[in-house]
Amino acid sequence: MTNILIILVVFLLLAALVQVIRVNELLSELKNQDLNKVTDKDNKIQATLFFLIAGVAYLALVLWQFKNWGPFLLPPASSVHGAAIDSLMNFTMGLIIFVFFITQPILVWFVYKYRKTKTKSAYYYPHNNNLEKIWTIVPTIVLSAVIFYGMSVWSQITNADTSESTVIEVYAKQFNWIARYSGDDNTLGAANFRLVGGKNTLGVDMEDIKAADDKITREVHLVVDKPVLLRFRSQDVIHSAYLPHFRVQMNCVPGMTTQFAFTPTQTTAQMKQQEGEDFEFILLCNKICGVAHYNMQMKFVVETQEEYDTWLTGKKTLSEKLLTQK
Ligand SMILES: [Cu+2]
Repeated sequence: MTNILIILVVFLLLAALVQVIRVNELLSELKNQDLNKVTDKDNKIQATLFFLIAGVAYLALVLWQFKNWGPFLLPPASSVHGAAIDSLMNFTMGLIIFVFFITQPILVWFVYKYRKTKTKSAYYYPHNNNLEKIWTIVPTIVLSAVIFYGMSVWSQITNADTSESTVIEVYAKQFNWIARYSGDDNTLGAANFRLVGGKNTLGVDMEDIKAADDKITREVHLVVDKPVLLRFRSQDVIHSAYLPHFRVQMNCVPGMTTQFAFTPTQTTAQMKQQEGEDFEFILLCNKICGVAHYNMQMKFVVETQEEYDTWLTGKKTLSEKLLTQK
């Protein structure tokens, strides 16, 4: 009902506006004026409106957003490499905001100050080599530095030494996640999509001896300050594994394995103290993969070695599971 009323009001306002314009047209006809002639007064009104809307109101809105939406940004990274991503993000955003607050006021002020008047019109100034050089070379240098900085951070993150990392598989399918721990040998048993079926939801090859001690879980537990290597697979479409608090994101692509190595630096308990009792580390799907995409998530828990051992020891290995089935 409210929506219908809003549409009606908007429609009536538009109709009123059309009538006002029509009245103006008729009046100027009576006065023998050309309605399409742009007067100094028109230019002044347009320039002032532009100044108020694009200058004052827009900049005020930007500042308002910083103040009111700033607190909704993610807390500082809970992983070792995440600190480098945060610095990169702060540097890039700082640079963009700095340039924005210089160029935007200048743009708005020039439009206002140099509007056309009777005595002033645009100066024809088609070319200046020095100006061209400045606005080509300066952005080239700045942007190259930003790109170089970003690429060096990315290559540092993706070339991390994983020899000491605990290997965990994160398996994506419409519309949930399943985890597989690699067991005492720290090596995942082979898997093949042709073997997916019945209880073998991950298509693990049970002929492979390395698969015997693998453990399948519905959430992921990690040990604080211990490196982990997540290996991603997907059963159906491209998903994207996104762990915002650890600054981790990687596509999960059917038919291939992707990976991301990181080291968590904060336990869930520490984060709860800092961010409130409701806090949980969470894995989200960050690629629109179907109707229930929005709800495709899995809990991550970061804890001490003792808590982790207690949790994982309680889980059955794949071979135990199969024995109990027989
Ligand atoms: Cu998904």
